Amino acid sequence: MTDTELTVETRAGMVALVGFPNVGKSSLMNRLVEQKLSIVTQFAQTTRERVLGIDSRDGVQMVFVDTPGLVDPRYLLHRAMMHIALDVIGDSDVVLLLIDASAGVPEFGEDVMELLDRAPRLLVVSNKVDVAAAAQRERVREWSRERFNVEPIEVSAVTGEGTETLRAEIARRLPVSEFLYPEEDVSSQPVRFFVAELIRESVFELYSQEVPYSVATKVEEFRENSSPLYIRAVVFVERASQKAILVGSGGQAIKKLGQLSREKIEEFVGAPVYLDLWVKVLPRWRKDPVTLQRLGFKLPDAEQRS
Ligand SMILES: Nc1nc2c(ncn2[C@@H]2O[C@H](COP(=O)(O)OP(=O)(O)OP(=O)(O)O)[C@@H](O)[C@H]2O)c(=O)[nH]1
Ligand SMILES: [Mg+2]
Repeated sequence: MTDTELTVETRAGMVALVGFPNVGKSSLMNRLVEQKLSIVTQFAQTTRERVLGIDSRDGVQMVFVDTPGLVDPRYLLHRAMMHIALDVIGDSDVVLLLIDASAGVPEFGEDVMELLDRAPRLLVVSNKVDVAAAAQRERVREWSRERFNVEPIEVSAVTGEGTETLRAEIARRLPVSEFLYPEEDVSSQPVRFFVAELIRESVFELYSQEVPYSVATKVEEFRENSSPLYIRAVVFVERASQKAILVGSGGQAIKKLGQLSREKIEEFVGAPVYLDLWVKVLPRWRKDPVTLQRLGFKLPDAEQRS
């Protein structure tokens, strides 16, 4: 390293996005990294794993970690999701606690509050201010002062309002550090992960509410050197009846799913894609530790099985 390089001071760190389901965590991360990385739907509990998005500019590298919403666990899958979100809070340099200002203030359980209270640099972010009434915004301010003794930063992930202020507030709180990832990286997760997520997002858009929650997706083959890119992916469901719904009469539904997914994937990878889509029944995958682990979920220690 030369002397001049040593004098350049950079900042870098992990920035967690946490909060209730559906408050706009994934939308805000996409806005901050200026790229659609994490999937967004109008339904709660869309994000199931941590999703990394990296933004490097002006000597500051923010490694955003989008997380599953903090839910009351009903399935083992939910406990795994909770575990992921809580883990991320503990690991981050800055925690963004997102509130949907248009929906009112959340009531967190004791374990969550304890972790949030311990987070050294917590910012309360009041999102969706584009659709929140003045009284609702004020309510979030009061709550934020009462609970965390901070003024919330008001933003809209949809219009972009307030996000540059938020960026500056995050930057001030990041430690002086070399960049953690190469400057041009946008994520550390493989393209396969994002491809599987885009298929899952399409499932949310095309099927009615119950089905998407029973769906998991996985890319099983990705031939980078073929043109068009060849991708074989599996959509897992829990029951044969769900498989029938996904496929639809005469295969009409799955054809639509394949088309919509392929369009999204092509936009993401910037190249033509041949998507080979399969549907398989994986009974009770949301409740079974072995299956969940095989699908890539990290379970709380007490629930791991080999
Ligand atoms: N009007 C408005 N809608 C928003 C804003 N941010 C997010 N939304 C909408 O809120 C819904 C949920 O957004 P997501 O980004 O998926 O929320 P999330 O917190 O990641 O949700 P989970 O992954 O399910 O926990 C979507 O329909 C978004 O378009 C905002 O600032 N304004
Ligand atoms: Mg999300």
